[in-house]
Amino acid sequence: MSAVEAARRAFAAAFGADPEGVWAAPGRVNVIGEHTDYNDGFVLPVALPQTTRAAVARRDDGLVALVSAQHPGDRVEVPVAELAPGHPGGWAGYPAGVVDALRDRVPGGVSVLVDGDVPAGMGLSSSAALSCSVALALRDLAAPDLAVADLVDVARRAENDFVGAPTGILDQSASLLCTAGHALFLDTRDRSTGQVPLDLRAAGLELLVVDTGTTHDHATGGYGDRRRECEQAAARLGVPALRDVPDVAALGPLHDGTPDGGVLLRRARHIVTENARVLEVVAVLRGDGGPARIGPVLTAGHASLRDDFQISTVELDTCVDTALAAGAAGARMVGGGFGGSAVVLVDAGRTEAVARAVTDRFAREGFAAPRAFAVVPSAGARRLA
Ligand code: GAF
Repeated sequence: MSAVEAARRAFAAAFGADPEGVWAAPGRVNVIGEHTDYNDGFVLPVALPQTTRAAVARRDDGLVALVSAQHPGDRVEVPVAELAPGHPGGWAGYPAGVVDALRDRVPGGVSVLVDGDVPAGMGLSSSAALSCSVALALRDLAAPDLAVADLVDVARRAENDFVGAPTGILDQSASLLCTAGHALFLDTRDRSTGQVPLDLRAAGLELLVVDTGTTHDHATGGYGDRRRECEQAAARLGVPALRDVPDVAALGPLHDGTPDGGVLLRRARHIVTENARVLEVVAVLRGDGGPARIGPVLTAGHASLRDDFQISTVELDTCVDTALAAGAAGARMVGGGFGGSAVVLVDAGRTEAVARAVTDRFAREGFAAPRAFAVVPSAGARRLA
């Protein structure tokens, strides 16, 4: 059965009627540009082939009714008028937050069935896939004056204000604006975008996502701490955002006299060097170099996230080190950090050997078995039916 048919049937089983349509939005993996998005910086994600599908129909009784194939038995019904941050919570907070952001457009309420295959908790943005699929559905059904780019903020508000996760706009932008065969070059300050060709197959390469089996949660923990530290560093330097720091030489005022320079210097140094890495990768991909040449830049990005931003884990470091030792062209952790996945850029002929090396090493270390799959840069959110 096709994904559309599965979503239609599940919707009909849950609500006793057909949906008005079915929409899909993908997860993402970021090629480079981690934690730069809330510092007004640059990012370069690709959309995954894996998507969340949303089957949606408007109602007239003022209720938001939410059902998820991934959470069977957990039907959520809340009057639109009673939507409030944290209510409902859990997975339902993402679609509910989108409805809340567009509540004037759907006063009669809405029924939503979601079904998806973006792995959750792997740092692949399953939450943005969920909120963006519903945002695009509500735009098409009830807010046609909104541009797709406007939905980035609708989905971000759902995540920031309703769910309470203080993220930037990387994930929502990737899910909504990526195109097949390309990475999305986004300037998160002025929102300008460029589509950068990324034909891995033609270059004889694969981009492997390796799930380390450790989870992360952006609503709690270190993500918010990093965001605050970046804001403090920018304030200390007297710039609107760390994007405005021209180079690492300008970070001198953050030095606190300790041998490593101090926490704020490290955080800011990651952002400054990471923005430069995004620009370097874009230049290489747009030039004659081709994707194989970006490997060392990705690996440098990992070192920066590990040593300066300090958001890697022993599993992610082990994955990266083992993949490189087995011949990968580059490797780094991806996403918010504190768990989740790494990406490994590898010659197509070495993919199996690299994946096996990581699996064997994880077994020797007593870690959970990693899961690996190859990513093809795929399409952004779209209406399926
Ligand atoms: C998470 C956040 F949601 C993004 O906004 C971004 O900051 C990312 O971590 C790190 O680059 O996915």
